[in-house]
Amino acid sequence: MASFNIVMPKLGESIQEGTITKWFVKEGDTIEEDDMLFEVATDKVDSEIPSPVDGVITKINYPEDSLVAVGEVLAVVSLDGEVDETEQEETDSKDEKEAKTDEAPAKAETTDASVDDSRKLSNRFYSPLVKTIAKEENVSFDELESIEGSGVGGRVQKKDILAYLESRDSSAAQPEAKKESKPAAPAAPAVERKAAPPVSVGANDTVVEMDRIRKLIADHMVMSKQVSPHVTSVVEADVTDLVIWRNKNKTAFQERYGDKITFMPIFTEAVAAALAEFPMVNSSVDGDKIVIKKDINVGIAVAKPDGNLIVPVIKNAEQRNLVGLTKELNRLANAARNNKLDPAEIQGGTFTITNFGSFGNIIGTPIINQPQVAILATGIIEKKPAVLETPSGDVIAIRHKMYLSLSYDHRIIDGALGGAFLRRIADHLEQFDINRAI
Ligand code: CO6
Repeated sequence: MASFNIVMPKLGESIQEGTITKWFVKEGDTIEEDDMLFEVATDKVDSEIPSPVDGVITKINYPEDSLVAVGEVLAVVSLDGEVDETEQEETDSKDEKEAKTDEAPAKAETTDASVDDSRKLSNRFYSPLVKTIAKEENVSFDELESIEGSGVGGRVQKKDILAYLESRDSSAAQPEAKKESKPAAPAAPAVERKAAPPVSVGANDTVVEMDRIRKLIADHMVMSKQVSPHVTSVVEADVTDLVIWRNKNKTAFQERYGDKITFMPIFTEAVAAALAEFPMVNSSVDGDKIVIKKDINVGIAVAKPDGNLIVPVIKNAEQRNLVGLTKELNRLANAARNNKLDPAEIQGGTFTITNFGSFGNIIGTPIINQPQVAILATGIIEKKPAVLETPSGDVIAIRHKMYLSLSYDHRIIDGALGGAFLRRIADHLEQFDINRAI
């Protein structure tokens, strides 16, 4: 029988595994090239994977919700439509042997009662694979909580728990005396995570299960707060000229370029210019080193209709003009709202903007999108009475004003740098040329 193996695809540079969230086919189905086979979810993005061949699905190795490493065989397609019984038996017995490693976890969503019960007290999400390994190897909940995860948001991956087990086993094999001199603390977390207090659920309460993306966002937020001490500075900017310019040119801009211009591209332009002037803010912390990024890639927080949040990235923002920024922002925001972003489009960000003004909010203290070191929140632009100094004395005038707030990583950015950078963004916005040509 000529057969073809469908493997877990590599969906991005840093992606090592994916969860099969949905199979669109079952064993015995006849498929054609480009028929949708399955949906895979990674730490970064969800994708639907089409078949590269015609044939019959003879074997599906992993059920839905399995977390599978890149390159693993997910399914076998018979290219001539025949099922080889011998091969099928061999595969089955091989699967049984391997049940302790890759296959078993998928079958064990509700495996370890102690881990599952304890998870209610935990801020961390454990995949079925990790939970199964924990159960089979008698890893207690406290031990599991102490393992430092290398996945996104500090998530414990298969390799982390296996490394922990290896280290624990070798430590257990040491003679008693040696153990005393070197206590077994194989994977002590760099930052200890606190268990959340138990929550009582009353008869009138509603319990909603978080979806996968919500759990990832939650993990990422906890991790960010633990990894970097945040501080927030706020400035007020008089953006009257840019508001007048935008309102005057809104229709003409859309007619000429086919895209609507809002304030976000103008904010992004000011941020990109300020980042070019303050490279330390366009950086990441790697242990005791600061990695200053050459590219200025600005992430934009986009609220999705399902209530979740995603941050597509405008790459090389400082090299784009206002038309380019507008088009890219609108394209990415639309793709984000329709789940059409490619993994590459949410990677590589070096700074993030979140527009609190979308909700009519005036100020916010956003959480840094790791491994970046700063994030800007833009409040709503409002008309306000303001004192203006004129050659003939002070006057009160109606001006368009907004608050800009910058949360930054105090490990490497002090108030002087954070404040100067933030003020620079405000200066760029305040100095917007009201006569600028579109
Ligand atoms: N001031 C005044 N008017 C505004 C502002 C502000 N800040 N922001 C938007 N608008 C106006 C905008 O100009 C549009 O008006 P018209 O052009 O006159 O029609 C209108 O509001 C709607 O704008 P829209 O949201 O459609 O487009 P915009 O380009 O401004 O924003 C977006 C694009 C993708 C940022 C936005 O659609 C969005 O998703 N915003 C939500 C971002 C978000 O969820 N932030 C919070 C994330 S949670 O970060 C977080 C740290 C935690 C708290």
